[in-house]
Amino acid sequence: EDGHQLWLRPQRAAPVKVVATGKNSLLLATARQELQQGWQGKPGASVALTLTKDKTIKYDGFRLGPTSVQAATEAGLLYGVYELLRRQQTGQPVQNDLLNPSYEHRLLNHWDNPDGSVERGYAGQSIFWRKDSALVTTSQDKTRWQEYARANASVGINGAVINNVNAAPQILSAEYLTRVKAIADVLRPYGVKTYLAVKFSSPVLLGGLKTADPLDPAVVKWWQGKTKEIYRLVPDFGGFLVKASSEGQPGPQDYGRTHADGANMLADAVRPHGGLVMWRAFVYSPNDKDRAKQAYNEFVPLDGKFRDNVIVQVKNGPIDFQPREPFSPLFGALKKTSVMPEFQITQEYLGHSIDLAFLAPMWEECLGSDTHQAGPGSTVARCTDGSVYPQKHTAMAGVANVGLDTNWTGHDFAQANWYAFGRLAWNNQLKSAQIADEWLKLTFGGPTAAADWNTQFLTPVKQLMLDSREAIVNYSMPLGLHHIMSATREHYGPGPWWAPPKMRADWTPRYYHQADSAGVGFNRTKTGSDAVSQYHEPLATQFNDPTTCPDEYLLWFHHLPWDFKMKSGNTLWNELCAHYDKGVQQVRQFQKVWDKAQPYVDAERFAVVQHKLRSQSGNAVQWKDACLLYFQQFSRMPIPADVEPPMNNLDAIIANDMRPRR
Ligand code: BDP
Repeated sequence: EDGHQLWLRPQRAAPVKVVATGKNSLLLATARQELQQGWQGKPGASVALTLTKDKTIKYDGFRLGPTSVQAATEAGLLYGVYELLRRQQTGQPVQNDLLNPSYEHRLLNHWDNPDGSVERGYAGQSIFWRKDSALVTTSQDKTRWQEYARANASVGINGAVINNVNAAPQILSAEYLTRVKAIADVLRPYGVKTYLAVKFSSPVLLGGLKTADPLDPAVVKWWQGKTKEIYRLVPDFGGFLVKASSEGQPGPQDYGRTHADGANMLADAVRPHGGLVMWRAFVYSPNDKDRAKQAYNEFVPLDGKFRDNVIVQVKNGPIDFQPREPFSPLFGALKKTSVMPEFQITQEYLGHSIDLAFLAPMWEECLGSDTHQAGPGSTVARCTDGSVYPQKHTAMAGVANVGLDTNWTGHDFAQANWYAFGRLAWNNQLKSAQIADEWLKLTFGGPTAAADWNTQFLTPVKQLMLDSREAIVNYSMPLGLHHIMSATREHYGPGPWWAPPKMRADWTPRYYHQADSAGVGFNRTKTGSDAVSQYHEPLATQFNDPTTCPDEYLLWFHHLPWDFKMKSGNTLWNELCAHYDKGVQQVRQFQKVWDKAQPYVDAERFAVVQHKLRSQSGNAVQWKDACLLYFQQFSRMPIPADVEPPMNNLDAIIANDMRPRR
């Protein structure tokens, strides 16, 4: 068990007959094959896959019976088959259920570069691109892509942006487009559409034009031509993802144009072919006093100005995929624009592929957050899936954690995040516990599992997963702290001190924690940056007052004295110490749970996970020691006696962090 099979470990299948109506398309062939490979129901049963015109079926949804799937599209039939097999394997009943996806488009965003490296990836090189030989497609490449597409389809993912948002212009060159076509051809039988991230200045860098001004006729023409070229190779190409005027990337603002001007120009180019433009709202500049406010300020005035085949792609929080952020105030505030959430599946700020973090609880928290924008119950989920505002298109994106590692994701448990993303994009009301339950059964269970596997493995390990994200929040950035990680270690480990000379202030932790002798935290109240006012009432008032602001967001919105009295009765300092300590204790507990699970899991995966938990334990202690000792310089208060005393010295931790790395 090297983890390569993911949640799709081969099962001994019973014979089954498949009766499919509709033309014998690629997708139906896949569905038929999956049933024949995985059928766990009555031997010899006959399963009917039927296309219908049922109006209650939405997008690629389906109606499921014990031996039947009805859908409006062939992709729907395929998803129905996967659901049927999943239920058989996890022992869930089937009773003529109607299952519709929450979002029309459920996409992975790969931050993969043409040279094979993966930005913020921790699972090896890219599965799509390779240095030197990038343009030769081998049978090994194809096998990988097929396995990848199958895993996606099995959880309902129907799109993949196959290159980095920090896009290289050559991705649009004829050579690279040949490779794009090769990839698209392999993903197609699984219903996964191919998309590309594009660099806004491609007309200049690749096309040799003098400008990339979106209103310049030559630029418009260049994009139209390029788009046609792509669709000739990939007739079902999904469209473009764009990171523009952000973190040094070029964009319409370089030419005095707005994000809407830029997005609409591309939208017009793909429209005749049925394509989409996903335009990211992740924009901020160093000149502003509060990074958290900028995307809202930039995009709200543009509400209603985007073409209807543009979707504005918004990260879950206002800053950047931190272990905990309040939801981005753009959700619900954009009322006349299609908006899609972007989550990060890869664990850039949550321990890379070393620490165990099950992210479904984080996404569930965001999707369930009530924006109040159209009255109570206007959750982020409902503000993005078309329930609150009539969106022309709905979608959800996740930054993929997939690489060439044998087990795909580096950490065996990080596979659960790929799985969870797909499941939540399909059903944004799903509960983390159910997702964890399914994933564990599929990934570690099976017919050969011990009789007491459920009580001895499933229950405790599921709890471990459900607690894992909060443990990381506790030992790294509790109580609303954010962005205090080390930058020398690629955002792994603590770095509240990190501030090299001349570094952009908004890329240094001090900008975010603002610790001084008077207290700690970012004042985003009405007396500070006033970011609170970007939230709809009653949230603005609630967040503005430290006595009503939820503890989880306290230091996100407030700069408070070290002896501030918390709801628990503790001083802020003692509460901070308690959280860091709790995080460490939680990881120790995870180690014990895993050790006890040994008899119920294969030796190979047991050892790898055990080893990683040990490293995580060390990381948790580093975080706790570093942050408490660092902040103590300002609080000048003692670490409470019931907190495990530091075992590292601050100067040693800092010296180690500053040590140049390969
Ligand atoms: C940040 C990453 C950076 C990405 C950026 C983005 O550190 O590598 O390019 O997000 O989402 O979190 O564009």
